[in-house]
Amino acid sequence: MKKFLLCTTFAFAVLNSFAQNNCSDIFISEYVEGSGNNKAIELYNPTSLPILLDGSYSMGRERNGNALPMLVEISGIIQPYGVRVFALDKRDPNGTGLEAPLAAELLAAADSFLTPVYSQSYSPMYFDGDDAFFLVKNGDQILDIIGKSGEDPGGGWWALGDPSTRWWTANHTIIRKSSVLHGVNVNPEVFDPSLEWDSLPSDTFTELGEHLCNCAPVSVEEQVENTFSIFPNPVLEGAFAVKSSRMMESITLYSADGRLIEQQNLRSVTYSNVFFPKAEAGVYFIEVIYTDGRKAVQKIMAR
Ligand SMILES: [Ca+2]
Ligand SMILES: [Ca+2]
Ligand SMILES: [Ca+2]
Repeated sequence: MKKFLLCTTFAFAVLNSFAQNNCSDIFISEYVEGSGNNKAIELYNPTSLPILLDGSYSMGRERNGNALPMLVEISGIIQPYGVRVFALDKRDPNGTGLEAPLAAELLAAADSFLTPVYSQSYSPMYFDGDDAFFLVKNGDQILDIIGKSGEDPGGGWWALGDPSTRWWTANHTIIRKSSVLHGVNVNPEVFDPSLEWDSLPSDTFTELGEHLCNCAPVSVEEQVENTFSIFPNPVLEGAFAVKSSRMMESITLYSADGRLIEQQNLRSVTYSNVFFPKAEAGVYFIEVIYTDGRKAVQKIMAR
């Protein structure tokens, strides 16, 4: 644990670095610093469980390299391998100049709006490219940093050695690479945005609302809502029927500890009878694979 911010003032945080395991906590999956007030942060949950933000998570910028992060508490739930989009709160359709509303597409993509009123000493969401941005847990634990705390790069940070790509963090949308499995929790010696981010043009909002990450098991995308029903359930005398709204290719029965009990290959049917007369009483899992390759699983009881 290393403390690197020593100033304590009301509204400013003293932040600490902790080691982070892969796919263990929320990180920033997208950063939008566009024209006008078009500013947004997308957070990603790389775990298999929902995460409640309320009371534990906050985020915000430091101003022009002053190493004094201003944090705003955030709320909501992020589903497993899902995201939540937080935008600067400028929604007045009649607003002009510094109060101009966000682009309609960004308004539509945002789940939450933050910090409607600007003040220089407290303006967590008013990043404009040269402000390091922090995601923080429990008030002081750094989960992620964009940029380098204590540095004002002048305009924005850019890919090292390539001045023609200047200002990745200003007037761009940047997206975390799918190979990134946790946030940056130690202030970097040098911030090179090209190492963990892909860059898109200013006012790109089309990528908000989802994130591709290698933390997500492939099967998550294959899983579909439970689109089949079993009856009777509990199963009586080792016989039951499976009915589906989709064409089924196979039905597989597993024991509660994962042993394959019975498999039936089907021919694009929506209804099938299954028999397993030797079944002992207990819990089993039925996996249905559909003709489009997707699958669904349900639990059944045998008596
Ligand atoms: Ca700034
Ligand atoms: Ca801008
Ligand atoms: Ca995204």
